[in-house]
Amino acid sequence: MSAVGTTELRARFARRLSDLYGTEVPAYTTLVDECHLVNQRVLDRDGAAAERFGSIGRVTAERHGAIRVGTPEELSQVARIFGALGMHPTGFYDLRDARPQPIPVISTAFRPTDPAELARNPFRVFTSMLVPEDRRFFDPDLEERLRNFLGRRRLFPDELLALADRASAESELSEADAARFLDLAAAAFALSPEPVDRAWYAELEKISGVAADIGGVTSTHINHLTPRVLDIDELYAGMRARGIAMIDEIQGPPRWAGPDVLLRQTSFRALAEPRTFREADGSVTEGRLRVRFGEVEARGIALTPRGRGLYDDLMATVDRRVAAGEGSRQEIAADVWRQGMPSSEAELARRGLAFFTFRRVGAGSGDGDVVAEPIVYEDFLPQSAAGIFASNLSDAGAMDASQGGAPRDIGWLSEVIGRTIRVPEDIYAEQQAASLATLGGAFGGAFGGASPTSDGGARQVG
Ligand code: OOG
Ligand code: NI
Repeated sequence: MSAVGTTELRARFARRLSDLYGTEVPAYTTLVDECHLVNQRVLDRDGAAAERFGSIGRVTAERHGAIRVGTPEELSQVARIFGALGMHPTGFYDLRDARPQPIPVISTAFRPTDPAELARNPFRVFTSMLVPEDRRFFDPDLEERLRNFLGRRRLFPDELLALADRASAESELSEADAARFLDLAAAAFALSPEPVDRAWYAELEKISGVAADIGGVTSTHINHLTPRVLDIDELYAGMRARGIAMIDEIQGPPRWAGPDVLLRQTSFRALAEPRTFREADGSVTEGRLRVRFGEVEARGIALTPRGRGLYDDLMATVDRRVAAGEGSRQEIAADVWRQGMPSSEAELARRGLAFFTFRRVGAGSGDGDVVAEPIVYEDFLPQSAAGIFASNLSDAGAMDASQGGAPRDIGWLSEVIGRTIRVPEDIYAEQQAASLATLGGAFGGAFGGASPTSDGGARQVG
């Protein structure tokens, strides 16, 4: 029998999760259908320009999942499973700083880092881990009970982890082993029918809905599975026209006439899903939980740390003016963007604000024109998408800011999972530098402002 390589395994896993999530959350299937319609319209409307940030084949297959775990050990196991699929931990995000609503987790994303692998299948999973040691959320007694609860559960069977390790070591599995691996892996992320301990879940939910979703149940599950769309404003309107309740806004940069940067996201509202509960008297009852939502995203150009600084400043200006009651967020943001964000890719490149690859076209002998192609942002903006969580959590939660928060950073997280977590901007900078190197000569200097040595990834983004 033929073997299944890493890329094919990842593509199959992405399809399996999509099938699973579609049966669990039927509105997701509606969302995917609407994305396909919108993408086809944009392709008809814009022609080749529609594929500037990725081929339609890639964009159609593109998904990111979000999962949540409780302990470093669980996160290490997740890293083994995704490692088998060629997905490596990239980026560090601290959602405890999220506004308007802090969430007691830190996160990374597992994704392919090689551009060729991203082009073949760009599947990624945003993965969050609870921080029970953070006193702003959990007192010592609750921390201990949480750790005991988490320590007793087992999210991933040994057989799955052994198959993952073999797939990583050999870069492939036999057809039969691949089928088994995919069955076990998909099952590990399915919603469990196991009854939820009502009192325990409710105690955690008072602090944070996400804490309850992680530490209040004995298994993990996909929280959302996000397709990519080429025109998110059209998608948003289309979903509403289908009668689906969407959150109030599209998060991230505004719609405007200039280049799309980073990431814009929105979602349909979390659905009340039937779950069984174990009550204090031991009886099992039917109830509902509202935790899973239907996110969708549109992607733009990756920004250099300098460009990200500008982005953050503009977003802060928007927030200030919205708070001052100067108008709707969309109007204010469009105005702030017109004044502060370069209106062309060429200007972004010239000022070293975004990442590009460069390629010579025309004359074969080395002096044709050089064209810049944008490097698409492959990562996340969970803090600016915090509006999505806030809109989807039924309870505001509670945090005591006077208490100390456990310090966490990318180095700490790398150490506890025993793998280097890469800084996204370093990856983009390397890609840009490699393309400049193939042009040779003095060319690199012309884009010094965006080169990895002067601009690469010293700054953490989240
Ligand atoms: C975190 C989700 C973060 C995104 O797209 O920014 C994320 C969570 O809900 O667990 O998926
Ligand atoms: Ni997401």
